[in-house]
Amino acid sequence: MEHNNKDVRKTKAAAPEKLTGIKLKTPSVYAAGVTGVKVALEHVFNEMGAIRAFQTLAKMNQKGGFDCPGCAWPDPDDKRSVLGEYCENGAKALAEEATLKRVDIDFLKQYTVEEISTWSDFEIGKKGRLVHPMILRKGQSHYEKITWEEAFKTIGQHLQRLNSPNEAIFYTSGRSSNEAAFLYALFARAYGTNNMPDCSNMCHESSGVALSQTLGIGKGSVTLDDLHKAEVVMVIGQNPGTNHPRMLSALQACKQNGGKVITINPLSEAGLQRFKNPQKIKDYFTGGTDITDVFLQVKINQDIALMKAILIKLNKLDQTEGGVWDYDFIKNKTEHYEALMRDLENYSCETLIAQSGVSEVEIDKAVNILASAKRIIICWAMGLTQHKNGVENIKECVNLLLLKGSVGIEGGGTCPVRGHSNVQGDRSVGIVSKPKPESSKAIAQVFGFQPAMEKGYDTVASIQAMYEGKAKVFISLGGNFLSAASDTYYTAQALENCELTVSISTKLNRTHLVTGKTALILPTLGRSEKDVAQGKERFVTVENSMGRVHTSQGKLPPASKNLMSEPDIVANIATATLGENHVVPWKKMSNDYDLIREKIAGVIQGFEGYNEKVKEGFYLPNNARVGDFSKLPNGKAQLSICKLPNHQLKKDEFMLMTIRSHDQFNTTIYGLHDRYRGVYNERRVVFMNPADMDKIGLAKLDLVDVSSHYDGKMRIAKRFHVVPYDIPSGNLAAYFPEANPIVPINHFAEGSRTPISKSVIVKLQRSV
Ligand SMILES: Nc1nc2c(c(=O)[nH]1)N[C@H]1C(S)=C(S)[C@@H](COP(=O)(O)OP(=O)(O)OC[C@H]3O[C@@H](n4cnc5c(=O)[nH]c(N)nc54)[C@H](O)[C@@H]3O)O[C@H]1N2
Ligand SMILES: Nc1nc2c(c(=O)[nH]1)N[C@H]1C(S)=C(S)[C@@H](COP(=O)(O)OP(=O)(O)OC[C@H]3O[C@@H](n4cnc5c(=O)[nH]c(N)nc54)[C@H](O)[C@@H]3O)O[C@H]1N2
Ligand code: SF4
Ligand SMILES: [Mo]
Repeated sequence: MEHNNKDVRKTKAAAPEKLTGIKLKTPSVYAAGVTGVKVALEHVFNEMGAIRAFQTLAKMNQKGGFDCPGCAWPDPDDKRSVLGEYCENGAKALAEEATLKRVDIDFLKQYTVEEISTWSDFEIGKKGRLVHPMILRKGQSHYEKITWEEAFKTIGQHLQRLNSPNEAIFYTSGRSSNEAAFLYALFARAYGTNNMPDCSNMCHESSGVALSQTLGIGKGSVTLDDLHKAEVVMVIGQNPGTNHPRMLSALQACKQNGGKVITINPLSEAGLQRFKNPQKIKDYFTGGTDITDVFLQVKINQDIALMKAILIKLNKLDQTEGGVWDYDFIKNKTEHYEALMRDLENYSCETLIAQSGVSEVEIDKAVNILASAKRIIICWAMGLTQHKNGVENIKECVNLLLLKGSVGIEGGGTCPVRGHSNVQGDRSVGIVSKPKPESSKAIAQVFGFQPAMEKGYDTVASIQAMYEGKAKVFISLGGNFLSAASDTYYTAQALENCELTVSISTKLNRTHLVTGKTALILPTLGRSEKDVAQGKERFVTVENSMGRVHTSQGKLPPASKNLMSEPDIVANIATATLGENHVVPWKKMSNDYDLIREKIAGVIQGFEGYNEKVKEGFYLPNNARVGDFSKLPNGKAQLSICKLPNHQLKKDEFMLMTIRSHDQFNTTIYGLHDRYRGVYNERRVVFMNPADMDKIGLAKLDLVDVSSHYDGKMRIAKRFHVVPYDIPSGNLAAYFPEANPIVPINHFAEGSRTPISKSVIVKLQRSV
């Protein structure tokens, strides 16, 4: 049965607009503590049983064990806590993957795709693990079980049939191992395309672009140890208490060593106020550690205004009292200092401060701390990257670090905090839509074929290409493309225009429900599961947010005998498409991960001796970490002149950011509570300043529709409860992915093309 009714398609594509019974409590001022431990354990016990849970958690993030499937925060290089190296959200991530529930043949027979799509993302995720390959045949209402052979044959036939390899798209989400990602990218390039969008395009792409241009490497420069030694850590546009919980332990260590923390955020997030370390018995009895020394409550996307005010004030102090800037460093290691200083003269400090929305008294406190400090680290995440000026946000932060001489020293530098546990590794081993000539040359040498050279589609371009019918086959290695991407209904149409959509997944998600004419789901092993071939248990390798590569070996029996590892799936797709006699020994490589790693070592710089070095773990080379800028223009780090954002909001418009609750991992919804923000049992909420609510006559829990108006098109998401909250006037916040239908496809960061998920101009109207 095919559905052409527009409204039906609408509910199918986005989370349904049904409400779940909201309760509000006072937001929390501290993170973790006893409640954190309790909630974490409830999740794992419910999903995987108590004994199994304890045995498995004991192996997570430990040497010889498996890497947490949550975020990319690093583990200590040597000493690991006996109380466990994981947090509440790591435990939830494990529970989600190691659940005992299953999506099997009975489930497939019971529900139509249409029916499943009326459930919330929370309900869909809770159905359990995918256990066999399945197909949604053209025009059918149910998925059916099929064999792996038929699945691979179907993919091979579709790919062979395309007019050009550039009609296929190969998406990657950041949970795949280095081995899977390398093989997948190699396959795309052997097949003939660089259409390799990945979740990074929606995430830290702005960081990669800004850091490559200014410091010569698209990754951060610090290690965990540096954070412990920093005099000042600035946490800007990031909510570590929820999204990188163990970062709070590092901030706690920094504070205990005498360091200071400056936080810049429109919201006063719980973990950044106070932290009770669940790994420290003492913290159970004391109040924990106050994390933030100075909180600058900036308006959404006014970080450049704020940073410029800070730079101007620091410069003034340098001129009057001296000793603020590091002139040796500026002279020897950077360029464009004079131009930057001249540009700053164009701004009035008062106007910048007013624009930022922050009080001058608080800014002065931050300036005083920064003035005398040398070892400064700036940490950031999506609050900086997902804006039109995302790249410049980061460049302005780099300006401060360079003027202070804080890059390339112990205890100082850049720290973009990555999202998915191996998103950085996937990029390192070749998931890029703009390949570098040296990697193409190396592939040609090592494998004996000429890889595709032409620039491919990133995420936004992929969606547009599918929408316009220029791309017809969409394959995703993990992720939930539909719900993660912007402009949900447009993206839905794009996927529906395809001939074939394929998801290599662990769990059911909305991308499986809004598909091409034919759709396949290929179930794969999770991180925590044993990966056995020819009787031998295998390990994979991953890279954390700080550039350290290490092993990960699953410990649990797989959710089903019918699962295949990601490298095996990729090798089979490659063989079905390119033939058994292709010049790349696909199956031989997927049989023996050592062989994949040997090839990675041959192709990618920094991985020499991979198989040997990875046993202990190793850091990839990082020029910024050692203060080497020789590859940049004139051999110097680049100071940048950044423009102020220019938002002209009309009287009835607000600036909205889409954020994560404490109970989700991206599009995977663990539960309906956002404990730290005091919101229970509901995700359809919009956080609003109480004075703004008064102004337009809205009361607590009123229901509103949120709409955006870009390029002459209205986009709307309906039925959100208004929640009064401590957020700057004129600003709003709602959760991702419920709010994604209003993020316009064609608006993204200049230079990185990351969608503007954190600064969408919207209007509110009462729901009818
Ligand atoms: N538990 C859990 N962990 C996760 C994830 C998850 O969903 N759940 N996702 C993972 C992924 S892929 C990623 S990328 C990271 C995301 O980690 P974060 O970037 O911390 O996640 P967001 O919720 O998007 O929050 C961004 C923060 O930026 C602030 N912010 C928004 N706009 C602005 C702005 O204009 N200026 C400033 N200064 N701040 C702003 C918000 O108030 C919020 O505190 O987390 C990773 N870890
Ligand atoms: N409005 C708005 N949109 C956003 C964001 C935002 O802040 N606001 N954030 C953006 C960011 S930072 C990111 S990173 C993207 C995330 O985009 P994605 O990475 O595409 O989305 P996830 O929700 O992380 O993917 C979850 C799915 O991955 C699959 N999966 C889980 N583990 C595995 C595994 O080990 N192997 C395989 N093969 N599959 C697995 C499961 O089927 C699960 O349903 O979303 C982006 N979208
Ligand atoms: S901080 Fe991130 S990687 Fe570490 S245990 Fe928590 S979720 Fe997992
Ligand atoms: Mo991300």
